[in-house]
Amino acid sequence: MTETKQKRVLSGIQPSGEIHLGNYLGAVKGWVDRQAEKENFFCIVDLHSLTVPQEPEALRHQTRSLAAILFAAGLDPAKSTVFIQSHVRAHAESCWLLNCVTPLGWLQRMTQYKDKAGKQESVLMGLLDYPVLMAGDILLYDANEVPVGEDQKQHVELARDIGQRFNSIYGDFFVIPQPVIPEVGARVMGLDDPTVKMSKSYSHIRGHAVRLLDDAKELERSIKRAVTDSGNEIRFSEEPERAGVNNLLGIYKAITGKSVADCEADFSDARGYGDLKKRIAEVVIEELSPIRERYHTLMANPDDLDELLARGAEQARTLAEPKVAEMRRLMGLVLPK
Ligand code: AQP
Repeated sequence: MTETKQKRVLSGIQPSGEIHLGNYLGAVKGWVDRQAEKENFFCIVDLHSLTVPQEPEALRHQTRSLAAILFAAGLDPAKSTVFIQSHVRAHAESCWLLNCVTPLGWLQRMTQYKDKAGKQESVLMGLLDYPVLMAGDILLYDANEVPVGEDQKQHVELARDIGQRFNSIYGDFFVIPQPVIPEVGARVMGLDDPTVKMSKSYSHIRGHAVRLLDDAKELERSIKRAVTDSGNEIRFSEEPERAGVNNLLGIYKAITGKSVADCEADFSDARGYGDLKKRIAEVVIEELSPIRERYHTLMANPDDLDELLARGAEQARTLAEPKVAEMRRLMGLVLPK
């Protein structure tokens, strides 16, 4: 088993649509804020995106665009290895090898599979296998920690189960990872329906998501349209009918890093929900505008972006390739001379 002095972190994000504030607050912001403390691997999981139908040109654009967003948001190549999953072949290979130790029943009970499969006319094999590919992503790097939003916790737990099963059959080989869920921003809800999580798959639906690349006017418009309730009380609440206001306050809390009491105090003089939305929009615009500007600079220099991604993939391969070769050996495959 690989010894690491510093904790190793791995997380991924799919280029399956327009990245939104939920992805940013539930995942990317935390990766950026904590990248100095750990050894980091962040992966744009393009193979995962293929588990639901994609338009090839759009997928290619979204993948490069997502890479630019990650760097623009502050991932620093000196502190974090950022790469595209399909550039490191060991990910697909480890998925096959892990398929051969994973019982089918474990995959059929995954909540995300049931949700997504229920919405498809024809379910692809890859959708069922999604968590095994994700287990490979994590286990290949002997990651100790996997920072994810609440929605991905079940998949990290499955990666632990798969790693433990492999270890019990072939010996102590994989580090068993821990999911790390942020205290705030773990679950940002849709602005049009605060009972469902904000999701890339719905980010094209008007009023659903706060899209990271929208300009200030559009950001303000989306937040002003957010569903609230018929009251006027601005406080955090678990009550389902107050989910809209709770979601807006949660966004404010995640961006400012303030306590519940301080957030509520900040709105004690607000004149109703209109005022609440106006101030939330200001905070969101202030957070996202510099990211958008850096993003456009990066996209205007495609060679620099490709160079950063090539370096990331090369660093990732130095860990992933020997690890998958050892998996093959342990499982009884003949290694080429
Ligand atoms: N609404 C959310 N609130 C907080 N965190 C979220 N994440 C996703 N949605 C929210 C976190 O973002 C990271 C990357 O997500 P992903 O690309 O792996 O896909 P996902 O979890 O399936 O996210 P989406 O936006 O709903 O995408 P689609 O529609 O493509 O499935 C993860 O850490 C996730 O927890």
